[in-house]
Amino acid sequence: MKLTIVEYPDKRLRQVSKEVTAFDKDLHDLLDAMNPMMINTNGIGLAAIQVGYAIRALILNIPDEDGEQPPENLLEIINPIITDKSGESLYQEGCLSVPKFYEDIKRYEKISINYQDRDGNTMQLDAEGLLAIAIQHEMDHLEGILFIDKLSYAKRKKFEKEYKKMLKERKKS
Ligand code: QAP
Ligand code: CO
Repeated sequence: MKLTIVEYPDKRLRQVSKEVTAFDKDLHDLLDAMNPMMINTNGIGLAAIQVGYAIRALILNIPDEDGEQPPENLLEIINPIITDKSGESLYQEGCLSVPKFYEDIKRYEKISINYQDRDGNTMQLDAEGLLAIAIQHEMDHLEGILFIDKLSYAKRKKFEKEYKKMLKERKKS
C-alpha cells in the first residue's frame, strides 16, 4: 500500500471523515502503512485523511525523553469522542499537511476520550501534555479543520503569503 501526504490547500483535507464500521484487513493495512509514513516524515501524529482516506482513524507516537518513538508507544485511535476536557495550554504546533509552518495554538490541557482500537474494542484514555494536544489536533482533521484555521486574521494572512511563497520556491527545485 503506497501512501502520499495530502498537503494544504488540497480540498480533500476539508472533508468530514466517516465513522469506521469495518475493523477488517483493509483498515489494518491502512494503519500499518500510516505508521512508517508518520515516522519517516518526522511526524508525531497522522490522521487517515492526511493520506487521502476520509475515515475516523488516527495514529500517534509521542517521542519519549530520548526523542525515540518505539513501536510499542504507537497509539491507534478509531472513532474518538471527547468525554471530558479541562484547562488550557499553548503549544507550537505543526502539521505534516502544512509543511514548514509552526504557530502557537490554544488547546485543552487535559482531555478524556472514548475510542475504538483496530479490532473494534472500546477503549478509554485520559491524556495531558503533548499527547492531549496531539489528540485534539488529529481529531480536528476528522472534521476537516486545520490548525491554521485557529490563527488570528492577521496571522492567517501572513501564513497564506509565506506558504504560497514556499510552494513556489519548492516547485523550482
Ligand atoms: C500534530 O504534527 C501536532 O512542518 C502532528 O516540515 C503537532 O507530526 C500535534 C511535521 C504539534 C501537537 C503538537 C511538520 C514534520 C510534523 C512539518 C506533526 C514538517 C515535518 C508534524
Ligand atoms: Co495535522
